[in-house]
Amino acid sequence: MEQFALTDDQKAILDAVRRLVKEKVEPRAKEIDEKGEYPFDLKELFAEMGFLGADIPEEYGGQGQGLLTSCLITEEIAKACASSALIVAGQELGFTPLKIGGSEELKQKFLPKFASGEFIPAFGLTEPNAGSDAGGMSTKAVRDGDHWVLNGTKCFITNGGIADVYTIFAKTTPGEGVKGISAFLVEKDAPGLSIGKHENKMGIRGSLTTDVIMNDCRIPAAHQVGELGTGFGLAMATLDRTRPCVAAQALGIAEGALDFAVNYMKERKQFGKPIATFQGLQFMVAELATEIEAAKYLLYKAASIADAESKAGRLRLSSEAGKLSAMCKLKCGDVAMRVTTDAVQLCGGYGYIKEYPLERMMRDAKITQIYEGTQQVQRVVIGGHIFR
Ligand code: COS
Repeated sequence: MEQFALTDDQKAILDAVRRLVKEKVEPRAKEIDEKGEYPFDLKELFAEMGFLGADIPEEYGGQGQGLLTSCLITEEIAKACASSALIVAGQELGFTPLKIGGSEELKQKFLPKFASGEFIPAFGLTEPNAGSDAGGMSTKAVRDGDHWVLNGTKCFITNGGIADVYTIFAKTTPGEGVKGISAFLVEKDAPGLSIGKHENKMGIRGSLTTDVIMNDCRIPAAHQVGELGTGFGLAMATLDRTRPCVAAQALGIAEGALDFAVNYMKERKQFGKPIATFQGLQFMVAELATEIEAAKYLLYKAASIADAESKAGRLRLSSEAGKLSAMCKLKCGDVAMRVTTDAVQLCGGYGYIKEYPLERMMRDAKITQIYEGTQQVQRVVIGGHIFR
């Protein structure tokens, strides 16, 4: 489709990602999952290659390539290792509130560090009692002279413990619902900030997920992101732009899993011939490949439209763009789950054992149906855009 013809820059970036994935990511994927360790070595490589700042404007030290490019990078890495892909997607989620809603001073101060990878950002929205109902948060921020004082606990925070800066959403005017929420940048050494429980997860085991606790945590008043009371809108405007990154991660997992299964089917012989020759199995693969292709166009369309609107200076994306963003996350997440589950099936016992990557891919796929809004929340968002 003409609309998705990649630019020369995007093609060159993709070539570089593919080479790096083959040489450095794929050989590490199994170990990263087994040890449950964040791959700092790969983060450094991604930083050197400019992958972490692909969607940060050049004036702030990034590549200025846009969201679609960031999604392409994420997708490519996820074909081999979903945890490593989350290094790119997590960077995008972490820096987007500042990029779209921060003051010039804050952007100058932090965006170049996020672009170069010197700083890792994190996004602090979810709380133990405020998941899908993000507006039901109880973290509070109270003004005290030239400072804000934050109290509360955020949970399931990607990059928790290794992030240099957390974007924390907190109630500044209790009683005003989502209109009383504001956003703040909290640096890792802010007094009163501590890291709580580290989660032991089913998948994406090479990504760190923790509680982030604020106990009379003091930050400079200048670290407020956007106007007072605009924090919830900023969180939603961020998720409209970052759900495609999760979709890209999901799509990459699906592609990696199908690729593995297809190669296996060509080699594996039963009843005297490769199992790839059995029509029942070919039909399964044909359906999965079609699902992947459909999901891919939805993702690329959503990211392209979000890019065009961001370039035109929109903070809140149009209803069409918001709807497509939720749709691509819904579709790609479900495709990842279906493809990985069926890929395990196609490979039988070899799909189920830890020696091969499919069982990891199936575990990794599951999170894409949960984070950055569950598949149920995506339906709420899509329905809202259709009927509002
Ligand atoms: N962009 C900008 N602002 C938005 C917005 C968007 N896409 N969607 C909502 N807002 C702002 C608007 O100010 C809106 O008020 P108006 O509609 O009057 O303009 C306000 O937020 C309230 O919106 P809404 O009524 O839709 O809020 P709800 O509390 O009903 O929230 C859902 C709806 C469920 C969609 C929201 O809470 C959500 O996305 N939850 C999931 C959160 C999530 O993804 N968590 C994962 C965290 S990251 S791992």
